[in-house]
Amino acid sequence: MNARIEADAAFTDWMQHVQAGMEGTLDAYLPAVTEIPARLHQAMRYTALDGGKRVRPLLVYAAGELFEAPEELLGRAAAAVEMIHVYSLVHDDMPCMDDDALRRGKPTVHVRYDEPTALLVGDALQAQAFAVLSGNVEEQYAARQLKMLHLLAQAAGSTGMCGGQAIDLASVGMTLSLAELEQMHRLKTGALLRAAILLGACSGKHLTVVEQAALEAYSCPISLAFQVVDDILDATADSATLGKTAGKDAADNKPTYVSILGLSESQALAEKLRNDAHKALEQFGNKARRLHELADLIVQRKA
Ligand code: GRG
Repeated sequence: MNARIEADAAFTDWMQHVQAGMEGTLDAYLPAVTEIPARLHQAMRYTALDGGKRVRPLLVYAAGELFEAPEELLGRAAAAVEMIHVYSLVHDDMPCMDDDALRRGKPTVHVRYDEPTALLVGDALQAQAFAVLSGNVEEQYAARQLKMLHLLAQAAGSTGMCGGQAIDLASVGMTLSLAELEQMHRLKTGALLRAAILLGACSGKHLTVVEQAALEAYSCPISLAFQVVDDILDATADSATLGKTAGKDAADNKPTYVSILGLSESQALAEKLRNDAHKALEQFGNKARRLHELADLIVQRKA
């Protein structure tokens, strides 16, 4: 019991350390407001700094620990993945997509600034992500960086996150099967979470085919669990606060795990996925403890 409490405290400390460190890393890798055009840089900083759970950077660092990755590469990888994530949120919130007014407790970029600025903030963050990831570190790391660039580009593009978003937009008002819903989330949210894990691993010493397969076997269930829990939180938050039985996606006529499976089956699915994630890490032993703890966090989170 005591050992478990100590482990939890150590995990919380580690998590807060990574989250606080990310603030400084992003600050360093985002263009300064003193650079022209100041307003665009201000808007990029407004949306990327001081907010979010930083789940993807946490995954980068947790996977990096397994492969003795150097801090410099991990920081670049974590910042790049978070910049892609933030860009996707800025675009997703725009009137042509989800049309949301609030994100991370603040007015969305198109509300706080304007729509053209929101478009450019997303575009510029995406470009900045690749600039940061390809930044000059040391010649000995060039091959790792090239692999990481390729992984991130694939995760962000039309066969990854953008493709998932396209399927999501096309699914409004449609009845999706569970397999189709899974395929959509595997691309929309899963591709970037998988990339975070693999970028962390690739930052370190050589990753074997077997190790990569194990990390992929971990990334699949945690990605789906992330989405299942998101749907559960969405549904239960709305039912508590608005007296509805379904959340925003369902209200927007989008299929969700809760709308297809119901609440208790969705909760059971999240538990099953958490167990699958733990099982996938068996070969790494205690070295993968942060990844185990992040799987638990993803399923147990309340926001
Ligand atoms: C616009 C190209 C493009 C893609 C958008 C990921 C995505 C694709 C849209 C986000 C929409 C959304 C709310 C999806 C649900 C799951 C999700 C990715 C939630 C937000 O991620 P968190 O919870 O957010 O990690 P924070 O703010 O903590 O970083």
